[in-house]
Amino acid sequence: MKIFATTLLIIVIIAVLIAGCSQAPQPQSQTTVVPTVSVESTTLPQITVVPTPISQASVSANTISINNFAFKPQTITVKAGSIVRWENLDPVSHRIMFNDKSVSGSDVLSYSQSFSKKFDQAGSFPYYCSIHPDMTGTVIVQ
Ligand SMILES: [Cu+2]
Repeated sequence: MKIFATTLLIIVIIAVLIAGCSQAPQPQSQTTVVPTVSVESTTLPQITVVPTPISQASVSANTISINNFAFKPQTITVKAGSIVRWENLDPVSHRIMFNDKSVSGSDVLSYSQSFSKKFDQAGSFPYYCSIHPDMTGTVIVQ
């Protein structure tokens, strides 16, 4: 009877040890999978960020930014047939109006809105903001 009880106890201990050992490696294998996934996801956005500044540089050639109640650059020189673009970066609305009333200006431009105009004839085209007349600029067409 005594031998049978000890054998049963040993079997129970072995069973507990096997169960304990078989559970332990599972969390280890799970944690090694997670870092390999996060490394791949951090590599992808770095590649997509690179082309953005290049395309912006080519677009902004004839662009005048309206920033802090000023046209930048205040005077722009372009070749006849060029398109000049104004982009409002102020949280305030602006409206481009030419000193020569026969030259059509823009509608009211709120934040992030832009206005594009093609200049076919050579000459000097001074303009201002009809909402803030102190804001002035000139487009020189050659
Ligand atoms: Cu204005």
